[in-house]
Amino acid sequence: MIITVQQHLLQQQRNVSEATGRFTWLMHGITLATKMVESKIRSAGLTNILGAYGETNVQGEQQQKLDVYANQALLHCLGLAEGVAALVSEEDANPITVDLNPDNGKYLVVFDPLDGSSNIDVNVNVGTIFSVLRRPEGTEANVGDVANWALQPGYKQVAAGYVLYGPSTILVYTAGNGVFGFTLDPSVGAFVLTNEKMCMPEQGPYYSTNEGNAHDWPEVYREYIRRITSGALGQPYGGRYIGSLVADFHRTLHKGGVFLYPPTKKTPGGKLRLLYEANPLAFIAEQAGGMAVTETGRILDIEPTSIHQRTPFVVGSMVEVKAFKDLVAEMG
Ligand code: AHM
Ligand code: MG
Repeated sequence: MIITVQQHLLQQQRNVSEATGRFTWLMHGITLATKMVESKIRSAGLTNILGAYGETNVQGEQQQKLDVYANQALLHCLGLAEGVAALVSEEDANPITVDLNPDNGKYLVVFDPLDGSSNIDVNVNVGTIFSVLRRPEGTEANVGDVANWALQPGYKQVAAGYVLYGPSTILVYTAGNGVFGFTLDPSVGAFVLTNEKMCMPEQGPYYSTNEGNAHDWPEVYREYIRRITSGALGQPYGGRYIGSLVADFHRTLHKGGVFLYPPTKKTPGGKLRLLYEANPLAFIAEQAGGMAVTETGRILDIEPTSIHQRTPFVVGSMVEVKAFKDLVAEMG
């Protein structure tokens, strides 16, 4: 018999004495919104939903029509969910407040509604990434503080996950008790448990990065790729890069290896966003036995200073990420 994501959450919550069901409602908001997005994506070439929306977002990037749709779907579905205090989206400069009453608004949901959307016009995989944070204790219904509430290091995440819109639509999430994968069964209309306690291999066959930027990377990243490609880690590596973070990460989770997005001259702080790209994927990687770091340490230990801040990102199997850390130590 199938187990849907909702049933799975209810089973997990039975072991948590203080569980009120709010978290399950919140996850319901995410699964509903991502099913709406998936349905739009499936018919994207047939309807007039591809292409630019005509605006730039808070990051100064061209918004695609599907970015706007995915953001609206998440804001709508999570806006109606029990227990949500506020929502922080890649597409919005400021948090959207939902219910600041401290008796109900317990969670903050931080998300990238449609990651990799510049790939969508050529029918390449895209994804949704989310992170759930607890609203800090003792915070009152003060609108001015909401952005600060989300400035929590990644190790404090309550849950994190992503949906990959690929040949199948897959939801992967962790609430700190292992990583679980669900596949959308279109005939049932539900995400069904397909991967229990997912584990990243200790070492993998692939490295994944945009090597077109290599001339612009700090030397330690160039040397790292030289080592990977020269067999210094004891095996040959193949290169794989989709340019869609969720898809590149999902492959790394299953097959092992390393994904990295180093700093460049254009984006000296890294390109990927800490709160809704690096942190959720780092949480999943660690829960699956992998690691996620920058030159300065563990991703999940970074104290954020702004909601849209960026970070360099090295994530993957134990062997490859440890080799990066050792190299950083060696090169000073
Ligand atoms: P986005 O949030 O604007 O879609 O940008 C993030 C994407 C990631 O999916 C991907 O890892 C990266 O940008 C690719 O960047 P590049 O094209 O520079 O290799
Ligand atoms: Mg993104």
